[in-house]
Amino acid sequence: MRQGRKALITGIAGQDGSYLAEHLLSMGYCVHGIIRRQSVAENQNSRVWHLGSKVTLHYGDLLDPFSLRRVMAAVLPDEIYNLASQSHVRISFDVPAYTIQTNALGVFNILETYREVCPSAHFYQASSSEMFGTSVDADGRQRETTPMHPTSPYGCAKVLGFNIVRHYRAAYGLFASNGILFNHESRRRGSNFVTQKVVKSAVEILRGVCDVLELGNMDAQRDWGHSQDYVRAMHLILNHTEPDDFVVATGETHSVREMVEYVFGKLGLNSDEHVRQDPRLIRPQELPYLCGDSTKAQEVLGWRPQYTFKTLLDDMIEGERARQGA
Ligand code: G4F
Repeated sequence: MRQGRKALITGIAGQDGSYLAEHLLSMGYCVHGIIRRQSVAENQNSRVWHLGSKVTLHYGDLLDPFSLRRVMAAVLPDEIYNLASQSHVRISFDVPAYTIQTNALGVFNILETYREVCPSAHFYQASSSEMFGTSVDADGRQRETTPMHPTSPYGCAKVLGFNIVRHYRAAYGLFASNGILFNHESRRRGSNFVTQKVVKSAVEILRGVCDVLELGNMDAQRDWGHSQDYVRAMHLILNHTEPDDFVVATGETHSVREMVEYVFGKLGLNSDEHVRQDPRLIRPQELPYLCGDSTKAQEVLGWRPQYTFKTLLDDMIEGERARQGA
């Protein structure tokens, strides 16, 4: 138990932030989170609404260093989890400057605030497998030592954030670590990411309220894990004896097409009758293949994923059927 330890989570209202908050609360942490103001107030905290007064929410923004300083000085956290970002790769081509500001300059803003206000805290940065881009080791895996050749504004910005964290660790002796997380999903995933888009549409097709699902690159391969497994890894990374960088992945890769066939098959539907490829959904540069090697996290931290590709999708299907009453 970590009774009384204080954690500050940026992006607490996101998929990972909400599961991480639950995980830390279960270990006795006092959990604070930063949320951004949105015009529809209900959307700001819908994923953490059920936690009520168990978490303390603060308004703030990675691009507003004053807000970061105010929150950090008020909370004086023992652990900081920087999960906030513009998290959608395709949308990063539409809003590249905003993505680079949030996902790179934003990391610098929070690191600098942390260095000034509470330098003895431990800091976790949500780095991403999107940083590897087209780079794959000879054995078909990506790991901590794999060179980074990103293929999107999102990936480029994440590489800068990753390197700033390593630089602050070396230059100022901070306990600042990167988790290089491969794709991770759940029933709380936003509906414009491919797994949730497929699950949601398949259940709508089952209910007869829609008939066609349009997708982009169905040959892309991803290493999909479950967010609940991955937030456990974040906590282990931050509580390791020394700051370091760790790949978190299942080591199994599947194409979008395989994922679609599994979801539709599970619902007794034939995907060939409903799914079309729409060239407008193809990205300006595609990232064709990701498959992670998490040996280091498994051996050093004792982390293991509990969900498989199929049990992850089963969980998402069950959640969506309950949501749609199907
Ligand atoms: O679900 P996606 O949008 O995830 P993507 O781009 O891999 O990014 C996710 O994982 C990263 C880790 O590698 C995170 F850093 C990032 O924040 C995010 O969580 O797309 C997965 C694949 C892509 O190859 C995409 O081209 O699915 C393909 N795809 C095909 N049709 C589609 C669609 N993706 C989306 N979102 N929508 C489609 O209609």
